[in-house]
Amino acid sequence: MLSRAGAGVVAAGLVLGLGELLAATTGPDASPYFAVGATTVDRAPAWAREFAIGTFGTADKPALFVGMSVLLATCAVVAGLIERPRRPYGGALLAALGAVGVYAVLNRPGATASAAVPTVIAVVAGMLFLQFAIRVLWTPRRGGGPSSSSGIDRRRFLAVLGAGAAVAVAAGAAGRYLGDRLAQVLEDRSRFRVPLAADAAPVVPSGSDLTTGPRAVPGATSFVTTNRDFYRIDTALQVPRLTTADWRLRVHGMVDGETTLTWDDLAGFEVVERLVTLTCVSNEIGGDLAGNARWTGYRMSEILDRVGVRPDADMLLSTSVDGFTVGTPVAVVRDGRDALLAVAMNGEPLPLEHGYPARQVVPGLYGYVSATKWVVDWELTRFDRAQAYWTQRGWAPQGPIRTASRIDVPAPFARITAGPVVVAGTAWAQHRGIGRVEIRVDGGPWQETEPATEYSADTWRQWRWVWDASPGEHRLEVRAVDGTGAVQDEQRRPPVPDGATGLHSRTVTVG
Ligand SMILES: Nc1nc2c(c(=O)[nH]1)N[C@H]1C(S)=C(S)[C@@H](COP(=O)(O)O)O[C@H]1N2
Ligand SMILES: [Mo]
Repeated sequence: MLSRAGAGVVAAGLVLGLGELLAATTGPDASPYFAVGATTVDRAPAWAREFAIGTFGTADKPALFVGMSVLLATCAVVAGLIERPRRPYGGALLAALGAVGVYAVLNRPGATASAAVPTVIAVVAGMLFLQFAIRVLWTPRRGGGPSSSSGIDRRRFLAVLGAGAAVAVAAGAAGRYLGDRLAQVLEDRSRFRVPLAADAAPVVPSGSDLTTGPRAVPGATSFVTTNRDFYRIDTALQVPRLTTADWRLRVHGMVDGETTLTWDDLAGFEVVERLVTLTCVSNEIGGDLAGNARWTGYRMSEILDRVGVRPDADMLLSTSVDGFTVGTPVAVVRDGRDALLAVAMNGEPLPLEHGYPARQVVPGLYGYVSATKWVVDWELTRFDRAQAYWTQRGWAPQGPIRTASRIDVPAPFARITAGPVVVAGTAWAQHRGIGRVEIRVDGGPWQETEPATEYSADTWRQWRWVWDASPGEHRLEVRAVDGTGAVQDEQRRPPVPDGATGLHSRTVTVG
């Protein structure tokens, strides 16, 4: 009796604990326990609410949770008692409770379907645990012989129960901690006001964007990438959760005077806004690990000037709050380009995954040597003394972005009819700019495409070309020439150690 009740309680505990932990990764409103509580409060009839307040006063919410817990514990005991090997009646009861949780979670303001995932996974885990524990309880002790066949393997059962309880408690505690933290950061972010730029980004001329205007090309890449569509690359298993109040930037090493900036100190620097295209060194030829956004922030060089960098320091070693490191040449940061300590992306505070509350953006360098997200520490040092995260793992210490071009239209495997066909794509060579883009068909002569209006040397540039397509299979290849006149490297090389080279091609069938 008691054993089965215990199995039920631990199974329910697992549902709650795992529910909290998984919810902490999705959003504060995905916790089944708290969603049920909140929904009860919202939906309670007036008399019940008055009764609760009249009886418990300001303790009405704790009272609600105590009430819920008692109800849940009762259900858990019952679930344990009715569970049978191969007949998971108790599991069905857990599933029914889970359905209530899913209902509550999905009815929280702004909830999406994904909010149900933590509850569903947690309930399934609880059901599996309950079935497993009950089977252990039902299995006669191994090697016990006929005389002890009524005995069960109590030790094994208690070990299973203990392990389940430990996981439940640990998951619940971790979930509560992370969930609180996430709620705080989201609250901090919702209060964040993007600073007004004293030096604003020029508006994007319609001629720079192939997705708008009368000459729009269906399927082309948008000139500005939305925060939602922006690629994300980092080593963080769990997105760091840092509030502006907790944020500090410690600047130390080969400087005249070590300084630690707080969030409020940033107000002492000029606010700059720029469009910059970021690219990942891991991007394969034709890949989409590149995005263009409008960044608002402060000039990294202005911060360095304030601190005073010693002349022999050639590396800015930046570290994120979760310990990731990046080595950026000091000379690049200070050569006049718009290297930013960015706090906003496309007019919004940085999304958590993109570095809230502050990250670096350096035009012309791959992300792994420039774009530290959740940055909290700057050490001025030297390339012959320090190595950053990816350099320790075989990637080059220096990572200027290589000239690249990509065909976006027609899409792979698109059906094309003979006659004029619009071919379009994008090309980038950040900080050198794109001079022209050329295309060739079936290895023929290179032909010049029509480039979109250049926005700046630090952003990608789109291009289009009208092809008089004849029936059959054809191979289109693209190459770019950068602003200095250098032609894109055509030799095929993998991304390691300093960026892929080679031409993007697309084979199409014209019907
Ligand atoms: N803290 C931290 N910052 C980081 C990374 C990381 O792993 N951790 N990855 C870098 C790499 S390799 C790239 S390409 C860019 C990607 O930035 P995004 O995710 O905002 O597109 O972030 C850079 N900044
Ligand atoms: Mo990257």
